[in-house]
Amino acid sequence: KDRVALVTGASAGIGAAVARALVQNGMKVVGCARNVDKIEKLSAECQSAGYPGTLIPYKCDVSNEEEILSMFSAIKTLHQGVDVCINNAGLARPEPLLSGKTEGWRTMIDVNVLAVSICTREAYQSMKERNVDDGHIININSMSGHRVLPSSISHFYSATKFAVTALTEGLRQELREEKSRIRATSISPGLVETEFAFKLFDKDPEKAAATYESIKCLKGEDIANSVIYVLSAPPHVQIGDIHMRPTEQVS
Ligand code: NJP
Repeated sequence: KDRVALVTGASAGIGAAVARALVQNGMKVVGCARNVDKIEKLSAECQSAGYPGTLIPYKCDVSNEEEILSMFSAIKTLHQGVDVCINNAGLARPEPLLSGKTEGWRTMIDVNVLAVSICTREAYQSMKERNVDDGHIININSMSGHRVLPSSISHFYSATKFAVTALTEGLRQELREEKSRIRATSISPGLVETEFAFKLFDKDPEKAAATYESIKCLKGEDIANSVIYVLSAPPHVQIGDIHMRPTEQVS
């Protein structure tokens, strides 16, 4: 039977690279995002490359709980359920603590924290009802989830990623209390060259470009390789967190 993986935020950057790598490894991947047309394009690319798995695009705004619940219900109807859940969708807004807009903070909480928690709960329930004992929940965290950089625009984002660190370890503990063999892992990258900084500095694309030109950054594929490594670890190995920075990154 095909293993089914859900990748949130599969339309760009790290999520697209992870979805591609999982399809290359023969999995049935449901990729979700708002810009579903980009996932449709990636799916066609995977198909014409002759990869052994499939990528199924699904339009979902993960800041809306009802949309997440409908997606899990559709996955159950069409593909039985989820065996692997990659919580990747995430964003940063340039809203400092002393002057930022509540709306920007709320968007970061909704996507970076609440959506991760809702997808985790739904993925666990899906695995539990089908007695999946090799399930895996992987959170794409950040080095910002482990230390606070002296940069006011990143402080609230950092707080949401500290939450992801706590959620991943809390999940691991709850799974052990339930005597479940499902594993929980966080992958924490430093600077990765994606559209992320262009969305953060939407009014100043030159600043975003300069960020990515300042050092040789990680690529989405580097994170995807870590996901494949985590999934291929033998059942008795529980990888808690992978920290990975570009070699040239100082902070
Ligand atoms: O960012 P980007 P990355 N509903 O902007 C989706 C973490 N990270 O790949 O809906 C559904 O290229 C969005 O889809 P769309 C970061 O915190 C990054 O770099 O179509 N999906 C797109 O597919 C995040 O957790 C760096 O706009 C939503 C994807 O998220 C993860 O890596 C460093 C959504 C974002 O693609 C992926 O970020 C680090 C919603 N409401 C951690 N909102 C880095 N790049 O340097 C967004 O430490 N998405």
